[in-house]
Amino acid sequence: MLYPQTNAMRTKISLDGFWKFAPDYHNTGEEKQWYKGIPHDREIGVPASWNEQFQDLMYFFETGWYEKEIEVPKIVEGETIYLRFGSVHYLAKVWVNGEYVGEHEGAHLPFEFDVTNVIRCGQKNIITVAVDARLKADRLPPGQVQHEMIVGFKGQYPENNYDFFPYAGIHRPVMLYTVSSTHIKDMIIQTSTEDHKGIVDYTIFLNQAFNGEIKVTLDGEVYENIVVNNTDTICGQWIVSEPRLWSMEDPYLYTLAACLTQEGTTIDYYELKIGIRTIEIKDCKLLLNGKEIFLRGFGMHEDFPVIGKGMNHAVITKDFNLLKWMGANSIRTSHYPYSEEFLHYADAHGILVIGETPFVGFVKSHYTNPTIKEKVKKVIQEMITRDRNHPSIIAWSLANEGDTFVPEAEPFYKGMYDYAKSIDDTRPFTITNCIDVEEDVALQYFDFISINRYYGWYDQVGRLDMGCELLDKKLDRCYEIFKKPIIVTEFGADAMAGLHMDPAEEFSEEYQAEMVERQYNIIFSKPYTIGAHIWAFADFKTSQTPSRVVLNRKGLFTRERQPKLAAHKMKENWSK
Ligand code: BDP
Repeated sequence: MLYPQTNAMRTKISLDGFWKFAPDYHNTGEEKQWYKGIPHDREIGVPASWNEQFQDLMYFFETGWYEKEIEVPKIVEGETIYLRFGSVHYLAKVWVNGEYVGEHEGAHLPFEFDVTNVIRCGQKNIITVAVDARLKADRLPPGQVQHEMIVGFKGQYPENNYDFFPYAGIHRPVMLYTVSSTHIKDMIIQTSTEDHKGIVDYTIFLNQAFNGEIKVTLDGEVYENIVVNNTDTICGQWIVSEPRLWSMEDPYLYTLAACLTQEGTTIDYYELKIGIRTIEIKDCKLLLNGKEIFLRGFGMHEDFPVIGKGMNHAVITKDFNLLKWMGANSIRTSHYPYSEEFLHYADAHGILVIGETPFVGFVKSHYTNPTIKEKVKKVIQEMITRDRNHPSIIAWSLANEGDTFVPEAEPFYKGMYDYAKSIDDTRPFTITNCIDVEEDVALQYFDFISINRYYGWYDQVGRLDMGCELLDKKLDRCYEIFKKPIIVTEFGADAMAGLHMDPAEEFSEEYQAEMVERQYNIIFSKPYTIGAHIWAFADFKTSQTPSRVVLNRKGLFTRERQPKLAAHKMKENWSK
């Protein structure tokens, strides 16, 4: 799916800003035909979660109705018009001028509707969105799963089976964009290298068959100018003789542009930023452009005061600034696909990304549930088709800490791996494990091993020496079992900013600093490890539970992005 852009042939109109809002406490708004006009009692900011914008919405997890009036310029009349949402948490139903245009389930990926026939150009239009945010066991990630809750999450409020706050609302940009009736619908770019040459394989999909000329250029240089007859797909290969390979040090992005013309008239134009690079696992090493790399960085969250999980350019900028300041080179989009804007930034600034699905907190009953299996496929398909052209995405994580010790997990995760690999065979896949690897029935099917370990925190409480010793041993055992490269995708400790203790104890800045540095060094010292991601980048909000002081405090930065002692320590470590 292409990210909308404004150029000579395309217009995009932002619908971000203040929307009317009505909480639908009993989920009966549709019966009451609120799509003909919502009984709003306030205005609310978009994009952002609704929860922190009003006190009475903090724990509101029913349906929230949004409405926006927009005058669509007359000049776009005759164009095809799409209404696009970057992401809505969780299930969105959309009406334009009272007419139903469609719905989308799933909280972290974009969707769009062709609204050409319902939008009135040169007039005012009403866009209405019902956002159903109920926490349910068959939603991704899952709300309360009766009887099977992971121990630490039992009884937490709100009831979800994972460790982050289930923020709700219109989380990412909303826009109308126009294209001509025949237009470029999607592109797939795959890059490789051979004898110091860069190879760019591209496929361009049009929305319908086209007669005319398609011109493809790379950094302005014409590659192909082909006359097509009744064609909706073109493929080609570009050999770049002295490629500037995309890397962390030089994240160079080429501009691949496609232009459709008919009898000398331009019909559509689209520019895509691409990076030429290779990624592979070979002899237990992770290679970027053939060179060994070690992933040092973090698991993160999209989470910030007031906006919750809303996309915000300044927060993204700040986070990348801090990643660079620390000397981190990579992150995992724990525990769901992040915004497109985030990935554009990663491409442009050379931060490597493990893209993760929202499959967190899966238990036995999920593995045998046909509805879940279908939803899982849909999300994988949507995530990979959205993100496959990003050079920054070097690997996929298909799940976080599911119950992978039950026999039902084996066919489930194997099926997931095969399905995902059939869509993208250019990147390695993993799932992250938190149980004893000897009992894990799913990890064996993946290309590399990801483990989350809290030795010296949840286990060996307050005893770092013991925790470190165990980490060392368990890592070796893990390699012995799988003989595949390992990344520790989570390790860390909560620290309350400002709490200092000597000797270091749990929750002090000293304990966290000592733990992450010692454990990082152990992980880094192993010949079979390909990375160490500290949990977490910044403190983040969770459901209420006695083990969290409002936030999960494992951040090396506070929720407001101020460094704790561990951030300074690791900055020093990573600059060596
Ligand atoms: C891991 C989870 C992560 C939690 C973390 C923790 O993957 O979502 O936030 O533990 O307990 O198990 O801090």
